[in-house]
Amino acid sequence: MSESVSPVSAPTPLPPADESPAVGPHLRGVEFPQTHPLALAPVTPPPHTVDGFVREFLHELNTDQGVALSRSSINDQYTALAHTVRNYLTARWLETGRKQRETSPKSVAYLSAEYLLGRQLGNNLLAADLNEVAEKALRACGLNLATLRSQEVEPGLGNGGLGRLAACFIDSLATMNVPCIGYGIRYEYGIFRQTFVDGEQVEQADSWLALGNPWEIPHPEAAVQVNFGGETEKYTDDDGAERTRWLSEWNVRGVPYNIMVPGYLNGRVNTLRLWGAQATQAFDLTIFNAGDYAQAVRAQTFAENISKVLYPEDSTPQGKELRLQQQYFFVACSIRDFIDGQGPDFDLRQLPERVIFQLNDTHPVIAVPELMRILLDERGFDWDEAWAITGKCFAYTCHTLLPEALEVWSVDLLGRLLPRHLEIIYRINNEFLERVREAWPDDYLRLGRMSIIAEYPERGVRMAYLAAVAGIKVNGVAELHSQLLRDNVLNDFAELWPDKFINVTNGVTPRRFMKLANPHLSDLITDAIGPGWVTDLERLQELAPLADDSEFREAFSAAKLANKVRLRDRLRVRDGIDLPTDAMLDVMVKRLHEYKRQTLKLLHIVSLYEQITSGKVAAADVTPRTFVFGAKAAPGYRMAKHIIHLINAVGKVVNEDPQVEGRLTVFFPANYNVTLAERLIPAADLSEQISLAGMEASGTGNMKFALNGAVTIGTDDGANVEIRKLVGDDHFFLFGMTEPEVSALGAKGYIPGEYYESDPVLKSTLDLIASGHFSDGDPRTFEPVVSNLVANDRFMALADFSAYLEAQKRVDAHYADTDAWTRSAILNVARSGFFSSDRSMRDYIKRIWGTPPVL
Ligand code: NBG
Repeated sequence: MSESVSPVSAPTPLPPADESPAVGPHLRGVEFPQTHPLALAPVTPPPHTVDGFVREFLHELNTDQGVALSRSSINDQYTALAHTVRNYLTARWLETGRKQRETSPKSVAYLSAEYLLGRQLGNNLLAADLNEVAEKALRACGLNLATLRSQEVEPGLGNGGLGRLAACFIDSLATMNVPCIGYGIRYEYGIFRQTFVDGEQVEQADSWLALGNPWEIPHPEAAVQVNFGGETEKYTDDDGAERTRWLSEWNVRGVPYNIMVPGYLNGRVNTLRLWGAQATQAFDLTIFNAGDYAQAVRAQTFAENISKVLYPEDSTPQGKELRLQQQYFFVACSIRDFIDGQGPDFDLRQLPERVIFQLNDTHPVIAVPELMRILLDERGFDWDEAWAITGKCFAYTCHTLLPEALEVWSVDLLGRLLPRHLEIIYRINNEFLERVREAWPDDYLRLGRMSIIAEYPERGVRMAYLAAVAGIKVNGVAELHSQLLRDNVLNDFAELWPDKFINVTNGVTPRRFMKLANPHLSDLITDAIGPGWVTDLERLQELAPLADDSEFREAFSAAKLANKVRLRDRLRVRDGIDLPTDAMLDVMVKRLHEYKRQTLKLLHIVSLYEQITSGKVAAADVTPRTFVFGAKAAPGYRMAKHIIHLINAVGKVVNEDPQVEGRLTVFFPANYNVTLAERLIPAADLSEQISLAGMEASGTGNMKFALNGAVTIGTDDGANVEIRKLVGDDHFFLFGMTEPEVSALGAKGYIPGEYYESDPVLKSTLDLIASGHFSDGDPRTFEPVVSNLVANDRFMALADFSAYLEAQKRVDAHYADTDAWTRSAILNVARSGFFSSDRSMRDYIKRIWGTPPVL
């Protein structure tokens, strides 16, 4: 990490005081000799009636919040409401747990450093079928459900697609009755809150827990100890075998916080268990009494920093010690938790029948040597036995192709923080390279290429390679991405183990992103084809014939308009923006990254503006469009921040210029998050998915838009490829180079300046930005963006510019024919059922996990 932290020395354990509360896993499963008959009866939820709900709600308000309704604050009311909903789900949760213990089925343990959950209340009401009851019950108390819903601060425990995918997956598994436990980190501060000051991004801490979190249940008594630092030591055990032990230097406690993950209307509730770090020793009383308060709590601060904040980056590694601590912290807690949960007599040789640990990207890969360490050092297995078990317990999902996003931990750091794990990694590597040598004798280059240990630029552990060696399967997240993984990034490994490399195309949950986010469209669909589509999304196909039904098209357009109005109302309150509802809504929302090419979108907008204001095109000939951006830039990513500034600057000028009034409007509401996505996506007409081909692993926003009836303009990248194949070329605006063309251009030598010089529209567009027109006449403000594009342009925006503009003209022509456009939009919905995360989960189960549902 940047500022060096001196490790805290191992606290000496204090003898337990007599009144120490009992802690630890031994408390689980105690048999009580005598018990009241009520305790033996199944736990029942409160009655599913308005009165039942009112009673439960008031009880929560009075006893838990300790206030009378007449004196309660809105946060009291929200908290009591959340607890009420929780109480309805608890019975099912306990029942799910009981069944699980009884049958011991194989479970999925999803290991993910991020879960971008979104608000919980609406989703849980939906899952428990409580919407109507809650609405009426609250109304009877003089309260409004919508108002209380807006009180919830979303848990932003993820950066973008990867974290949101994890949230969709656990929703699907619960809905499909598949045993799953999600493991992750309870960050005290999630993804930063984005604000704009003079158009520039300013980050604020996301104190999402400030008013409490009614959805989590902490279990401090079940805390797990996690060790760090120190050294290892060899010794001979009683049987004369040589063994190693880890003499760690310091430790922290991981406290589990349980969160319910309810299935949709099926009575199953799985668990998401997030770990919070706590100091093993709160503070040093002697130092405190001597008056050095800062020093007295140093150890505590140090320990608790581990789960303090989410790393605000998702596409480049942060070589930060704290991040490695976070990673090890949560996987060590999780593996220990899972193993302990199997009971004291469990034979670990059977672990692969009980669990598959799915590694969500490289962040949790340190779990592999951790399981080895437990088996070798704590449970006395020999190496081959331990590897036989470990090699069956993990599978790895890769979410990127950008080389800089594949984590490599410096050997130096890893050895300092986790010395025993480094030894184990070395041994795994030695045995693995032996295998490579057998397969390709004398191919020394290949040995170097495949080694888990990189030698340059410094010695480092390539976590993706470790995952590829240990995992039973390695999957990419869309067909093109998986193919590129196999053919390029992990090609040597795919040659060694061709069957290991598979594809599972991403998906999104229709519960949150259709049923909850888009009630207008959902009701229309249910009226047309019945309610079954919510858990069987391929049934949307039944809508296809209705694309030719003018009545249905009208109803569909009415739903779209209603969604625009809903969005306008939200943006008015949220951002003071007045969104036109009669223009094409053209939306680009995703993390800000150069490869995603927000600049290309911006160049399109500026080119339209330039052509109108210079008189080359009549304003009346331009299709009225409202462009909406939503994007956070990683705080340390300078170019991304320049681009945000430029988007805001262009928006300001365009929105105030009477020459383009009623034609072009540009909005960039700050702090795009799941809550805003739920309003924005259903209202969109056009979905912008314009990354450079071969760069976007999959995308999941693209799927959400298509399912909500937006038509896509996109490159042949990520899951766009599959969307286009399914919805058909007539209903998807494809443009730009293909991946092989991108590679060929790169190999030949890409010179962006040539495009600038030869395309007059591009030239005048860039010149206008360079002139200072959007920066009060100061050409220096956006010089870094312009010169980066003209001189470097790593993601080839200029090369795709003219194709993009041409495709946008096709969009305009199609949009002018309302019937044709609506038909395309409906067919996008009807043909995108494949992109349900339920289908992704079925693919994972069939191709990787082999975990049957438990009914
Ligand atoms: C992201 C990709 C997206 C993909 C999501 C989910 C990372 C490292 N990768 O294209 O950029 O949709 O993962 O798979 O966040």
